[in-house]
Amino acid sequence: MRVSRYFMPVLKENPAEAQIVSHRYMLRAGMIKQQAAGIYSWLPLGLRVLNRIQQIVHEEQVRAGHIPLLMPTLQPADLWRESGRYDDYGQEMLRIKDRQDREMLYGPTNEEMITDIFRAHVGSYKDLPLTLYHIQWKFRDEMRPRFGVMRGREFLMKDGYNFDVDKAAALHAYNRHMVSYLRTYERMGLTAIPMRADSGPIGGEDTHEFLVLAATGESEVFFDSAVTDLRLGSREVDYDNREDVAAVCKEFTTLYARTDETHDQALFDAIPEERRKVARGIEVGQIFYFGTKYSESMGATVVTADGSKVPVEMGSHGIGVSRLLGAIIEASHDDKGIIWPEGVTPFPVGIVNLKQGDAAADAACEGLYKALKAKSLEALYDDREERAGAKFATMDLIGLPWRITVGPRGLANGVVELTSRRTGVSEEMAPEAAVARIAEIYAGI
Ligand code: 5CA
Repeated sequence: MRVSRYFMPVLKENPAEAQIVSHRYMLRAGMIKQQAAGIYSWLPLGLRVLNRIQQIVHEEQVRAGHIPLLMPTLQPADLWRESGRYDDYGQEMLRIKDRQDREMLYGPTNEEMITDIFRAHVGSYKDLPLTLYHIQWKFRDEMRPRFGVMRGREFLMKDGYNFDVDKAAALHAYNRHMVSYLRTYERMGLTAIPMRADSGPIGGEDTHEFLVLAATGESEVFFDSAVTDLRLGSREVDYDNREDVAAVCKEFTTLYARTDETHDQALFDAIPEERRKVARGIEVGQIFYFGTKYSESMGATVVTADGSKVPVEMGSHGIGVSRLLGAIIEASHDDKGIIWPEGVTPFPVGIVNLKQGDAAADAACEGLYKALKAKSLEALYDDREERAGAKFATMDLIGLPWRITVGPRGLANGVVELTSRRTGVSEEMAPEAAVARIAEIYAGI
């Protein structure tokens, strides 16, 4: 993409309404525009990151054996009357009437609708286990929408629902989600710690939230600092192997880590003092096991191997897809702007032409742009007639992890400069070497 032909309305001034760094940088980098309280348009740069995040979420869900579908944003109120949540949900639910005066709502979550799909089509234990998920917009009329996409009213969520024949199978599904989430967040460059939490309006007995530590986080968290060193890394986990999956979950949930809702001071005090941490965190996901809460009230049953009819065992599992942009920026930025991890960056590399109009510099930039494209790497090429300083400031603000700087002086020596946004370290090399290096960096991503 050439900057001269792109739509990236970068702001010079700090927007007054933004209280936290991620919101400020998302507005300044021209990623989002607010349309109403907690409701945003996704401008092209923001959309690219949102799409990258969705792609990673899809890949990791499919890897875990979960199946994508797509349910609507609007739902009939009657479904929610069956579960009893239509009245319980209160003012957070946006209620709408259609022209026939039928009561509808903009879905804040989809337990009822997925249970309706299940009961219409599945009746036997032979069709289980089954986990269906979608990535869809949600609406919750939050009392205090704030911090940009962090606490929106309209927001994008991945929500998945498992259906199992018994509790042991459902707990395996819960564990499978936990492991797939750990991998998902790590691919985004995040450390998200599973913490025992409270189940709130979703209900159920077992639930973990995934928290990214950040001073601006809305939740107070208590944990053993050793938990922050745990990594899934590149290990292969067989998602069908209950013991293996459970062992990973045990590794990640044995050390003390809880939100304020479930905090236990006595257990916390038992941790060696130097490892006792109280901090703040951003909740980027939550998994729930709630057994037959919805299947019983909505009549979703299966016939088991011995011929008896039982309500299906369920759980639901959510990732805050749009919130993740804010969380990643909170975790990865400096005073010049965003620093995208390679896994989610809107463009893998930026090209800055120091002297637009100089025949050699223009030709070298074009050459780099095409060579990268041939390797399926779409560079953001700043081809504007702008001062070098302004081009650097924009690149630093939008946070591409790598920048290739091209100027007549370097070219006279046959080199361009490759700079890491994270470390600020620059290296001179031949243009072909820069392309090869970028290709190598992104090969495993
Ligand atoms: N049905 C369950 C799981 S599928 C559910 O709705 N869970 S949830 O309420 O915990 O939401 C899942 C995730 O969505 C949260 O962990 C959070 O990351 C994100 N989320 C929730 N509310 C908002 C909001 N107002 N703005 C942005 N993201 C949100």
